[in-house]
Amino acid sequence: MHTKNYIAVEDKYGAHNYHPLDVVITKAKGIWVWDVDGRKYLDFLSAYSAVNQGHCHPRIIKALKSQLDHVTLTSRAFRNDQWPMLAKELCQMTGYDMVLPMNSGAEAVETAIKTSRKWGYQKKGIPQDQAEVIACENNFHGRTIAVISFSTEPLYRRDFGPFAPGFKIIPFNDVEALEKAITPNTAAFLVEPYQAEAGILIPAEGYLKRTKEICEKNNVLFIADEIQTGLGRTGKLFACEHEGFKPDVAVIGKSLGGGCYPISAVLSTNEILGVFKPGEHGSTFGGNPLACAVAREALCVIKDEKLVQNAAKQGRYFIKKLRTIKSKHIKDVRGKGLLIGVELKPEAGGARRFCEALKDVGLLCKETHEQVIRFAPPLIIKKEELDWAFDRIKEVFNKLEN
Ligand code: IF1
Repeated sequence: MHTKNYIAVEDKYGAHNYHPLDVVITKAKGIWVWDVDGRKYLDFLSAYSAVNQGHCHPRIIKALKSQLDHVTLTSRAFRNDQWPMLAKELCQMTGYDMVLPMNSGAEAVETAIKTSRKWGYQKKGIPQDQAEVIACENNFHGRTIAVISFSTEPLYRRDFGPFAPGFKIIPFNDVEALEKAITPNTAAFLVEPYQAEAGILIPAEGYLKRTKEICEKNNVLFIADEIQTGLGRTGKLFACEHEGFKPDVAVIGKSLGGGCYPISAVLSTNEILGVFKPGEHGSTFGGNPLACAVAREALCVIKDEKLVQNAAKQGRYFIKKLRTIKSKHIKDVRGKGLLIGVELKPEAGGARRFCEALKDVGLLCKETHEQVIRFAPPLIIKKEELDWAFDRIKEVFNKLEN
């Protein structure tokens, strides 16, 4: 079967909740993927940062295969020998006291919200059912009902109501707005350090640090959604490190599973995550030994291959290089580490046609909203490979100049 046959089958039998580029991938290794017609592409999206370690990393695949021969699932009714080790290694790597494992990012965000509410009632003394969580405009934290309840994107909400109460929306990158929105019932401020889906928005320097200070002053938990920005993507292990502080609660996912297996986690202190008592929260697959074995190796690869440092170095190099492209279509080039956005002018005809043209020359990336092309290659990428990508990007901007 060829590309168009697979697309026809997918369109007939698969729900149409996506609009993917028309490339049908059948094989992947490192930064490269191959389609069913034998064409080779550089993956410049990394499954939205879930493949930071590169596709099918030999060490991660080996850990996965080896765990398959031991035990894959016990549920948390029993203990297994992988979860304790992952919990310990994650804490040692991140400096947190405690971890709660889940499967998807959205579930971990929900877990963080539940944590903050329980903390709010038990430790802060918020009256029952009055807890508020503050989130930002244009956020992306997932697709569950609770999470879309505080989305501001009509596409993610339309016809999905009624929504969950208890959320307040403030503008992103606005310190005063946070100060004003906090009440005695505020349990937490939930924020993506850099808003990826919103168009790779990097807030003003000092914003994160100052909002953290405001949270501290008001006894409000600062929850960082580091699902996309975390584990090295922006050139630090966590994006909040760019401003030199540690969130009260950090949520991670995506590349924690090394691109092989879904796993997410909430990291915090004993005081905060300690609010959970047996039976109050959980998940059949959360903390399963297969996920944990994969995550342990995924973390080792990030450390051993110095992916955080590489993201910082290559990101600096590539953003600078992208800024040399002279095109009437480009409005802005911005990013941090290897989380990069090229914003086009409204008259450029949309980012989608650029992504399609890039695909035709062997580079896979994805538009976010109408006007931003997102570049987020695996963090293992080398300078020469970025140069290869750059030549294609330049070629496409030349071709679409008029
Ligand atoms: C889709 C976007 C990216 C996330 C942050 C939580 C989650 C995500 C900061 C939820 C997930 C993914 C989900 C995927 C597309 C993708 C995405 F364009 F939609 F916004 F990456 F930018 N917090 N992001 O980025 O994690 O439950 O999916 O594991 O939903 O289409 P999840």
